[in-house]
Amino acid sequence: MAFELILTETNENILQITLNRPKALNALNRQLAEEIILALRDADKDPTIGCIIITGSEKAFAAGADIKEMHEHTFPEMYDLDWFSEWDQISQIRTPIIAAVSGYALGGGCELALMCDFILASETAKFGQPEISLGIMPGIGGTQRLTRIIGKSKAMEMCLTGRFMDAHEAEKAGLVSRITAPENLLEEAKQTAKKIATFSKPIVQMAKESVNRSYETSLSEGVRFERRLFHAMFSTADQKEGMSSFIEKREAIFNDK
Ligand code: DAK
Repeated sequence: MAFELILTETNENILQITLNRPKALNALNRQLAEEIILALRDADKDPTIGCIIITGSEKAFAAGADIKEMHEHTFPEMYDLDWFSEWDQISQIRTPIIAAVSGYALGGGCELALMCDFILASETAKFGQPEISLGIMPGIGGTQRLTRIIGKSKAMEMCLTGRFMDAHEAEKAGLVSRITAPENLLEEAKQTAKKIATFSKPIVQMAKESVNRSYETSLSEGVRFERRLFHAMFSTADQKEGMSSFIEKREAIFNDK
């Protein structure tokens, strides 16, 4: 399918999805949301893709859900359309997803970044859940994922006041993994994605699943889950290759088996 609101570019085994609605600061209308999800699902089915980067422009990763598109909707319409429920599919994607964020990541834009596996931010990044000023509240995980990541006090303040968090505060709070200069953001994201894609795909996916499990289960269940996956890895050729390469002092060549 030809996309209109995103640009996709595959380089070696990395897919880059660039949100491309510059006049609306990448506000997430339904078409943009559908295109992102379709691109993610296609990439996830493609065995040659080892990592995905989602990014926006220098001014905006995404300034939120499209206020102009949704403002006239009634409750029955929102309910009938099950507005934005398709975003749940992002958490089913097994391929690692890096959010490379410059500029505004607000409302649904912040929530999209939170649905990725980790966030690399440029010094210009601003995160916020300003929905309260529109007479609504976050609706695609902002009150939930943000709270789990940065804790109640900061999440509550952001959701209740709409205050933006800059890149440095976001890094200190654990929302972003690293900050780069704006001009280096994409290169850093690509290098990081490339590194991930050199490893065994099934092992990477199991590690992602295990980290994500920590948000959904008790510590003892999570540790048990982790241990079982760890044991299962000894049935893969890539575990044999990885450990043999260390012993033989050579680079590992993983075959995703
Ligand atoms: N929606 C639609 N258009 C937007 C937009 C948005 N979220 N953000 C910006 N734009 C448009 C502006 O209207 C403007 O268009 P024109 O007037 O030129 O036609 C253009 O982008 C440039 O914006 P500005 O002129 O405002 O640019 P500035 O640099 O002055 O300001 C800004 C940048 C990001 C501070 C400002 O644009 C802003 O405050 N934007 C709104 C941010 C916001 O409130 N975001 C949260 C949106 S609500 C749901 C779950 C969740 C959600 C919805 C449903 N369900 C479960 C049902 C999510 C809700 C949200 O995300």
